[in-house]
Amino acid sequence: MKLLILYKNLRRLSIIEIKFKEPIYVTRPLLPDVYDLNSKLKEVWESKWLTNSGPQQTKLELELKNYLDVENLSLFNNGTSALLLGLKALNLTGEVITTPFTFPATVQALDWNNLTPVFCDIEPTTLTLDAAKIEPLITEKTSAILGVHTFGNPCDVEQIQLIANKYNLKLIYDGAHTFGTNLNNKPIGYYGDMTMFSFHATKLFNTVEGGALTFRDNSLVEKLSLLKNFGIANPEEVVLSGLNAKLNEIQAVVGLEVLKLVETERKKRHQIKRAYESYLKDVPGINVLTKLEGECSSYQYFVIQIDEELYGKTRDWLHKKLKEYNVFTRKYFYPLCSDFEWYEHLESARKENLPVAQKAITQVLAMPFYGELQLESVEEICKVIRDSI
Ligand code: T4K
Repeated sequence: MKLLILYKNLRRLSIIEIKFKEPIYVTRPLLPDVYDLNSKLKEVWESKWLTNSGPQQTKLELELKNYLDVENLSLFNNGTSALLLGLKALNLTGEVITTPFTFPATVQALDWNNLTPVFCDIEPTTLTLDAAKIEPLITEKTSAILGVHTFGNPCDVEQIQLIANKYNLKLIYDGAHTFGTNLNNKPIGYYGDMTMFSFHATKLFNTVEGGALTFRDNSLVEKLSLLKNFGIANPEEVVLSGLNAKLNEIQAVVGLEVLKLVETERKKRHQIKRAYESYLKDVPGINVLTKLEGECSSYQYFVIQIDEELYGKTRDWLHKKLKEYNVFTRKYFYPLCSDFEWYEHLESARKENLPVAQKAITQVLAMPFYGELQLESVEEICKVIRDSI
């Protein structure tokens, strides 16, 4: 008995010894030097122009157009309102085919437009919309397809575009995770009618909160700027039912400073990704989901999938185990959107129609991934994963 207590105490002690002193989160925001930021903020203070299409916002819009290599870009106060108003600007009606494996914002943007999501299963390699399963879901009520470039893995954009063309559907992408990604030598915003980007604090590029739409149709420039400003055309005319969804001057200044740091951050994340991959490569049952590199990668998340049969432990077990070491991984995107109570009545939300997505939510784990994460910490985290088999 005494021996057992001694063993348990020793074990607890060794865990505490190697436990990280500071919590390690799934991500940390990319932050500019506070003194650099301060001097830029001073300009805003002196101008006394804080929001409603100020000069900093215009400057950021131009710089982002350039960085994302797109013709049209409109800034918003967050990615969700960007998507919500983007869908509205496209005059969609009825049903929209989308993925259940996403952050709630994707489908909530449909809800706010009185659009019914039709959930389509995902394909197992990228966990994005399965193009082969879209067509049977199209009805006369379908007005669009809304794909998500999940964890920065682009959808099968060419195949989905062919379907959209065939049935005359709008094609919108939630590109919240794909800042700066190129695909087939084209910027990700080139694909579809419209792409939403999120600039939340947890994103590679952030404006604290913020977002943008990039889009093909030039006529949407005016419409979107009206929609994000209550539909006010001039002090005496309100022409659309809009929202207050403007990015303010302080957010814009943060964005302008953060943008200068993005390339270096991408390089650091590239090293971290490489380190994870080398430490995890021989671990049975651990599959790296975000494999893309260089220009093709947004370096937004580093995500693994745990195959319980091969690894011998479940994803939830590993998630909990890492917490004991002060490492806070995330089970994105659990729960599945199709399992939300308010979609219970939808045929497409039935679990048996979404087998790949139902499995994915039990296997996926987003690992700590940000430039400041030390390579030694990556090694320690991977050691916990390896030693747990
Ligand atoms: N579509 C997709 C596919 C999305 O993933 C998202 C957002 C959207 C649409 C909507 O875009 P936005 O409207 O948000 O622009 C976070 C973000 O809040 C959310 O933007 C993001 N996706 C989602 C995947 O992640 P949570 O609930 O996981 O955030 P939270 O607060 O738990 O933060 C995660 C970790 O980040 C923390 O454990 C620590 C670290 N953190 C977080 C914040 C806010 C910091 O170190 N500092 C911070 O200020 O949703």
